[in-house]
Amino acid sequence: MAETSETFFSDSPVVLPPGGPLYLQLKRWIEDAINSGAINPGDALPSERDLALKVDVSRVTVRKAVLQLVQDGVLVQRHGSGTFVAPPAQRVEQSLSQLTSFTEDMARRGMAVRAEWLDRGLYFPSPEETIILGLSAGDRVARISRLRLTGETPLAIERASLSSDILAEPALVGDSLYKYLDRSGNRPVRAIQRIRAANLGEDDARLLQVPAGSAGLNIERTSYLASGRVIEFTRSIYRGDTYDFVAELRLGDAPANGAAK
Ligand code: 16G
Repeated sequence: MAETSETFFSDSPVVLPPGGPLYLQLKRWIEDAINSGAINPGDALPSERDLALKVDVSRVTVRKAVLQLVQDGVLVQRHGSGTFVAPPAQRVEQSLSQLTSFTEDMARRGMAVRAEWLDRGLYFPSPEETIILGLSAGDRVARISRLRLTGETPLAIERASLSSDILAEPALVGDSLYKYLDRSGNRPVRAIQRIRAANLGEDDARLLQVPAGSAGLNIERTSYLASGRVIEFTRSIYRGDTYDFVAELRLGDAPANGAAK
């Protein structure tokens, strides 16, 4: 166990913040210890039995508090080695002037990415998908929804819709949608992206392993082929604490050489 947490858990008297059920008091006590820096990312928690003895609560209470903190992304559990304070999320920058894919963005930083599939299949399109993708009556829409992670850290949830004549078999998309589109000659060349601040709802927060209500970014990307046809409409939710979108700005039509005095 790292020294700070060892000292904290062995030396500090336990004064649980009052109010609510015992497991929530214990949860808040651990959160306060993390927020005040008394225990740090990477520090190990004592075993369930030791913590129950120290705090003088039942092991069931400890288990409940720890489980919630794991679900909130505050603690991580590693099989066989114990429970640790979660590492701070690494921030990632995405340029707003390059039409890149998630996989390419991460590869450029040497970060390994993976996806957990939430859904993929062909559906009857919503009116919004019909309009944006320019679908005709009777057309189907291919939907793929993924949780995008680097290592164990979830960064974003992406829900993409494409016309079924572009993506007839959503199950064939491997690690990268853009790689798949590239292979079939349908890689987008232009996109419009709209970014909005949002507070994460419970379901999305659970997937992204952050507390419900945390700051997030809602992003809609509509991508086009060179022909002007819309190829992809993707709604993404990015964790606010992990992603920076960076735009390069250049002087526009203003007179050069400091002409304006
Ligand atoms: C990016 C795009 C998303 C696209 C995905 C393809 C944003 C906000 N979204 O994440 O629209 O579908 O890349 O990535 O940047 P992939 O090729 O790794 O599947």
